[in-house]
Amino acid sequence: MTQRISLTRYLIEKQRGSQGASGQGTIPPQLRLLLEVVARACKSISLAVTKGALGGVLGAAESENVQGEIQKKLDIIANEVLIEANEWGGHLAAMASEEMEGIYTVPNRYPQGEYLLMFDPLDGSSNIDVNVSIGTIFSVLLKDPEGPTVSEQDFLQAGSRQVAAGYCIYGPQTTLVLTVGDGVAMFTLDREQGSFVLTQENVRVPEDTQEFAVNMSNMRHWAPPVKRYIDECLEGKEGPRGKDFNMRWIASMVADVHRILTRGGIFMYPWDKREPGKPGKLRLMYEANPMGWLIEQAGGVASTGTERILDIQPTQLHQRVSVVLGSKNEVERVVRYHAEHT
Ligand code: AHM
Ligand code: MG
Repeated sequence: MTQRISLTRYLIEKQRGSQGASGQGTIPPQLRLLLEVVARACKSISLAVTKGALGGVLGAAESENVQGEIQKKLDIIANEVLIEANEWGGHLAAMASEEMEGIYTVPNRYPQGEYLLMFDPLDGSSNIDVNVSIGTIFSVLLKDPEGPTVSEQDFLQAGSRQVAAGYCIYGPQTTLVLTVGDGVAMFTLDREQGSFVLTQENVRVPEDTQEFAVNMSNMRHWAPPVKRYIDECLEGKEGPRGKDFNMRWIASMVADVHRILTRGGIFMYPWDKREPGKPGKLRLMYEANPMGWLIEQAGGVASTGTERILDIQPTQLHQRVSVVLGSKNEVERVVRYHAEHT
């Protein structure tokens, strides 16, 4: 029987480096600890999600988050699980979340580490109550070692400076997908053993695809290059693309991105003209950056339509961004249509 590699072993081997005990590791011990803790928190969230109505966790809470969205009970539970799991280990300086307005600094009673953790504790909230896949997205940065105390400013780093990123999807299986900058690996939760087991390494997104993911009900609000791209897909074999396209839209970015990492595709939540001040719906720091890095690490492309997502210098913790990501040749086509339009 082939040996099963647990997430713990995978991370320890990454820490040691490919040369064994004497080699230079790809991740320092504190980052390994952090990722183990995030994975443990995801296991708890997965359990709560699985219980559903039996656990009394469905439905709305009586509160709104910073973006004015009604919080679901599970949004709040997942946020608390991640904070409680991560605050005492000594590996973090602070955390930030879709569900909290400001940053959460590690309390004084615990040692402070050098990492910053950002997360969307439960992405795809509209799917919670209808038993469709949802997930936790996370992104890890390093704090400026010179800064005496940690502030929101420390978080405002471009996505290209992430040191780890990933998501955990709660679907028919619970799967943790991770990058530390040397490819993408997937770990499936073995519920009997209680551990994540490596089930795929060196994940690659096919360069071409015939599948797009976009919320078509927003079509009338899109910019002309996005409209042109989708119109051409819809024309199928008879149109300029000369092939038929299929469409999927799960309304859970984790599930849509997971499908793209698995079999290719293009995902778009582009800029639209509904809310002029907002460049898109999705959040840069804890949705677009980690997903964008995973896609790039798997050979895909992540763009706003006009620039690489990972190059954006953030100015706000909760800033929004236009997102076009997935199979290289399709995303590059959308970027080209934007360039041709200006
Ligand atoms: P959320 O973080 O509040 O759950 O919102 C993000 C989600 C994404 O997962 C998904 O791609 C998108 O919102 C779906 O939006 P829409 O309902 O407009 O199609
Ligand atoms: Mg989200």
